Amino acid sequence: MSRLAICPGSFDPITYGHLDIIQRGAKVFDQVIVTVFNNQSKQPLFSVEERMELLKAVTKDLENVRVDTSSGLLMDYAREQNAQVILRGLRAVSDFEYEMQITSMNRKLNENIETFFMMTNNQYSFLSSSMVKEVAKYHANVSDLVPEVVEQALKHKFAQNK
Ligand code: COD
Repeated sequence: MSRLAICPGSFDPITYGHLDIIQRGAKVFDQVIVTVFNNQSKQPLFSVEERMELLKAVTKDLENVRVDTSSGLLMDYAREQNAQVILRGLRAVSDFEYEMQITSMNRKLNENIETFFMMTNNQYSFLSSSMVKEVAKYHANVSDLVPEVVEQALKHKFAQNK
C-alpha cells in the first residue's frame, strides 16, 4: 500500500526549517503533498499563489513531493486525497500545546488519519516564518534561513520600505 502524507501549513514563506521536514518526510513516505492553507488567525505577507510558487521552486527536485492548496478543513482535504498521515514539524516545547490541540481536534474529525511529528533539525529549532519576515523587513541578511528564491521574494516585498 502506497503511503501518502499531507504536510499542511501556512508557509508564509517557506523556510529551511519547513524544507528540512519536507525532505525528510519524502524519504519516509511514498508521496508527500505540501498543502498551503490560509490560517485565518494570521495576516499573510504572501498570497496563496506566491507561497505555492515558492514551494514549487524549492521542492522541484523532490520527485514524490507535490504542492497544492485548500481552503477547507484539513481532515476533509486529507480524506479527499486518500492520505493516511498528516506530517508536522516540532521545534520546541512552545509548539507542543498548539500541536496537541490541533491534533486532538483533527482526531475527533477523523480517527483513521494519524498525525506524525518530526523533530526539527537542531540548526533550525529557532526558525519561524514570522521571525524571517521580521528580520527581512529591516533588510537584514536571511540567506542562512531561507532558500535564495525566497530571499529574493522577501527583498522584492520589502523593497518599497527602503
Ligand atoms: N523546524 C521544523 N518544523 C517547522 C519549523 C522549523 N524551524 N518551522 C515550522 N515548522 C513546522 C510547523 O511546526 C508545522 O508543522 C509546519 O512546519 C508548517 O508550519 P506553518 O507555521 O507554516 O503552519 P501553521 O502552523 O500555520 O499551519 C496551520 C494549519 C494550516 C495546519 C491549520 O491552520 C489548519 O489545519 N488549517 C485548516 C483548517 C482546519 O482544518 N482547522 C482545524 C484544525 S484545528
